[in-house]
Amino acid sequence: MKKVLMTLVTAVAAFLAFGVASQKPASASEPHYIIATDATYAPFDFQDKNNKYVGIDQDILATIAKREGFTYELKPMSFNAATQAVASDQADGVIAGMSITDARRQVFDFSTPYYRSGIGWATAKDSKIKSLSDLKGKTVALKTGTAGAQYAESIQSKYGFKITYFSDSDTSYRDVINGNTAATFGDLPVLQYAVKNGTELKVQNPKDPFNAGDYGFAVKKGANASLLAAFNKGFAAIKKDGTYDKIVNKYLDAKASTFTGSASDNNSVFGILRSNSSAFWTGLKETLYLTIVGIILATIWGLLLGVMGVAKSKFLRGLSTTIIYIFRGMPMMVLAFFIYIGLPGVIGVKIPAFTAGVLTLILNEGAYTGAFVRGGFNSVDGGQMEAARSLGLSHSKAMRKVIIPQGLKLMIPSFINQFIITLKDTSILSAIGILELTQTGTLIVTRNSQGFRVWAIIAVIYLIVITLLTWLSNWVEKRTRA
Ligand code: ASN
Repeated sequence: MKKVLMTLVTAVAAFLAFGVASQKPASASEPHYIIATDATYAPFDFQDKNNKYVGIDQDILATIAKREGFTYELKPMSFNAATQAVASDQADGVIAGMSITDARRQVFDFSTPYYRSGIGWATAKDSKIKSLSDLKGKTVALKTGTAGAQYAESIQSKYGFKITYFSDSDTSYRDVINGNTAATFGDLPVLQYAVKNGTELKVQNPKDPFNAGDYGFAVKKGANASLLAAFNKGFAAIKKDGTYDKIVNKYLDAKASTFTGSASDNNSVFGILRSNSSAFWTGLKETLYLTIVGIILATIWGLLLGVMGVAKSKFLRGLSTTIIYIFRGMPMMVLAFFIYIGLPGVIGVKIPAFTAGVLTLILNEGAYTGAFVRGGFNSVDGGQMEAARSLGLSHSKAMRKVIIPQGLKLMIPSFINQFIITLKDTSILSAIGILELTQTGTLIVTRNSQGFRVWAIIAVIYLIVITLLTWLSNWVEKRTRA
C-alpha cells in the first residue's frame, strides 16, 4: 500500500514539476512573461474571426513586446480571475482595459495611463428608465470585480436597486436585453463599442461618464519592475511615433465585420461551424486531453482511496474517509480557484492552469470514485471474506484474490458514470483560463453574440463525445465480463 501511495505521489509531483518547468522561458536571453487578459472586452481585448487575440490592448502589448524584446504567453480568463492571477503570482502582468484606481494601487503597480475611460450605464433600447432614480427596486447586471461594479455598489443604497453579478460583459448585456435586469454599469468605451456594433442597449450617459479615469497595464506591487519599465518605455515610443494612434483608430473606426466576420459566417449554425472550425477543434482537443489525463489519474487515486477505505488499519480507513469528505464536499470551482489562485501564493511556485485543472479533477473526481469503490468492496457479501479466511488466506490475500475482483465488477457502471461526469466537469475549468470547449464557446459568443447557436453547437459536441465515451466504456465492460 505504501509503495502504491509513494508511486502515485511521485507521479503527481513529476506531473506538477513538468508543468512548472514547461513555463520557463523559451530562450534565456529574451525575458518571457505570462500575461493575463479578459478576452471578452472588445475593442480592447477579444478574439477576431480567425480566433486571434486582437484589440487596442493586444496590439499595444504585441507592438511593445516586439520593440522591447520580450515574449509572452497570453492567458485569457474572466477579468476578476485575471487580476487575482497576477496578485497571486500566477501571471506576471495583466492587460484588460483595467482602470487605475486608488484601491488597486494598493495591490498593483500600474503603467503609464494608456486610455481615457469612465463608467457608463445602459438600459435596454426601449426601456422607460431614464435616470438612476428610476432604478429603485429594479435589478442591475454587473461584471464581478470591475470598476463598473464597484461604482454601482457605491450608489446602490442611494438609488435602492438590487444587483446580479456575471463574469463577463457580454452576458450582463444579454441579461439586460432579455429583460431579466433593468440596467448594466460598465466602461463607457466598451459599452459604446458594443452598441455601435449592434448590441441593443441604450447608453444613458454617453457624454459624462462617472469616475472618469484611465486604463493601465498592471503588475503585482513590487514585482516585475523590469516588465513594467519595458512596457512604459515601449509605450512612450509608440505614442511618439504615431503607432499608438494608428492602433486606436484601427479599432474605433473599423466596421465590426472586419473583426467578427461576415453575416454568413455568423448567422447560421453551418457558418459558425465553418468559420470557427479550428477554434472548436482546438477547444475539443484540450477538453479531451484534460478528460483523458483526469480520468486516468482520478481513477488511480480513487481506487487507492477506496482500497484504503476498506483496509484493516483504522488509520488508513480514517484517512480515506477524511479525504473523501473534504474533496467531495468542496465545489469544484472553489477547489480550482484554491489550487490555481490560492496555493501559489503560499508555496511560492507558479502552477500552470492545466496542471491546476488536472489536480482539481484528480482530487474532486477521485473522491467520488473513492466513495463508490469503498462502497463496492463493502457490498461484496461478508461471507466471501469469511470463506476465504477459513480457507487459510491472509486478510490482504483474501482482499486481492476474492473481494477486489468481485467488487470491481460491481463498480463498472459507477466508473462509466464517473468518466462521463469528469468529461462534463472539465467545463468548470474554463474559470481558471483553460481554453477548453466551454471557454472557446464564451470567446466566440462574445465576438458574434450568437449565444443560442454557439451554445447549441457546443452542447452537441459534448453529447457526441459523451456518446463515444459511453460506447467505449460499454465495450470495455462487455470484454471484462467475458
Ligand atoms: N474595466 C474593467 C475594470 O477596470 C476591466 C474589465 O472589465 N476588463 O474593472
